[in-house]
Amino acid sequence: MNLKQEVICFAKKIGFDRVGFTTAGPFLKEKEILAEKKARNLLSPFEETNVELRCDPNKILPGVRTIICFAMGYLVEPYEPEETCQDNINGDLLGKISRYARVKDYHFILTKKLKAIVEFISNKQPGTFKIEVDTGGLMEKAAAQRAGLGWIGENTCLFTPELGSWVFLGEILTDIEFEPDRPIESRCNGCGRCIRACPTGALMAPFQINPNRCLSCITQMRGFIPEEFRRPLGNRVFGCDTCQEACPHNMNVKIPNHKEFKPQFPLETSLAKLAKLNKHDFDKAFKATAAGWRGRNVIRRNAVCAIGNMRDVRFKKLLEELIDDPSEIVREQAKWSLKNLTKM
Ligand code: B12
Ligand code: SF4
Ligand code: SF4
Repeated sequence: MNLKQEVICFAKKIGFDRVGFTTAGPFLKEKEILAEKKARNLLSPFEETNVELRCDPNKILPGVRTIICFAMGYLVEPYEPEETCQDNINGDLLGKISRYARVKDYHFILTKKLKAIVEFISNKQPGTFKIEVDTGGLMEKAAAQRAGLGWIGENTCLFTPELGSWVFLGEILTDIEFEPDRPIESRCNGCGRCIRACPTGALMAPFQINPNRCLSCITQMRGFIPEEFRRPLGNRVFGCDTCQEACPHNMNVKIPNHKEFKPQFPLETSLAKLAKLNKHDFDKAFKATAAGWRGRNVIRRNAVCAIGNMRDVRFKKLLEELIDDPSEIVREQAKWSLKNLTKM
């Protein structure tokens, strides 16, 4: 077994579902796309703005020769499309927290595993290494595509053949040279279901997303939710899975059931409880997830917006109480929701 095969075996043993190797050459096509997006103000507030850095792996790790790409699936229960989920059980209004944010924060889980792989390689061959999971400069979907992990669909997500797009991505950049893998053929059939399903028109055209209209971004933003996105938010409390749920390649996928990704709370959670979430309960339920980073009041604000969208007059008293909440964003949202509740 050569080192590449050993790395693949070790990575699979510790829980990765797909591993691919690619060269460290610059991402030229992506550089043009990114520069245009930046010029049109179409970058999210959460991403690195240095286009040169993002598209040239050598600027991330000088002397890099290989990018090793990893994908780990996060579904733990049979996939249930949005339409079959209920928004009202036993009189309780339910809010939706997207699948990626219900599980233990993937940044920590993947980074820990990637560190173990770096150690595994270093023991066999010395080299320099740099780990990336989400927050670094590298364009992870573009790297994964080039390394043969999957294809990018029209909703801009990276799809794998067995697990669909329900995967997290992480990479190791290294100055060790490995034989690169080849990209695989795209199975996106251009059906446009993802684009039609998007509630805000964030998918402007095939493969083109305006992150500032994406509910995933909007549920994570600070401050007030812009008026035009309040109704489309529906009962989403954090993240949005809609364009992924619409894709035929995400149905009947393998459920990897990794123990690390045991959900911290159900897909749908009581909106009233979320709206009143105290610090203790927030820390207990959210702190360890990717939904925790923006703090308690952003979750509460979103839940209050969702209550307004449900237009259930039984929640009038709760909203009236929240008008005096210490948090400005919760107060403002409660006023809107109360108005929305009584407006028929
Ligand atoms: C910024 C960001 C966001 C932003 C913007 C999303 C985006 N698509 O760019 C927001 C906040 C909206 C977001 C949302 C989500 N994100 Co996010 N996000 C990122 C981040 C940090 C950068 C993404 C990026 O490089 N964008 C740059 C632009 C240029 O890429 P792009 O618009 O997607 O365009 C690509 C293609 O569509 C194509 N393209 C673009 N324009 C054009 C034009 C033409 C004509 C053609 C042919 C092609 C083409 O080329 C581009 C390069 O590959 C990555 C982590 C990372 N460091 O890479 C995670 C990452 C992409 N996110 C992730 C996740 C899980 C999500 C959500 C699913 C979370 C959720 N459930 O709410 C949603 C999915 C929304 C969606 N439909 O994409 C995962 C994706 C896993 C996967 N299987 O794809 C990543 C990789 C994090 C990780 N390490 O796992 N995210
Ligand atoms: S995640 Fe939701 S809002 Fe964002 S592009 Fe997909 S469907 Fe649209
Ligand atoms: S829904 Fe259709 S167009 Fe969208 S990513 Fe899936 S296969 Fe491609």
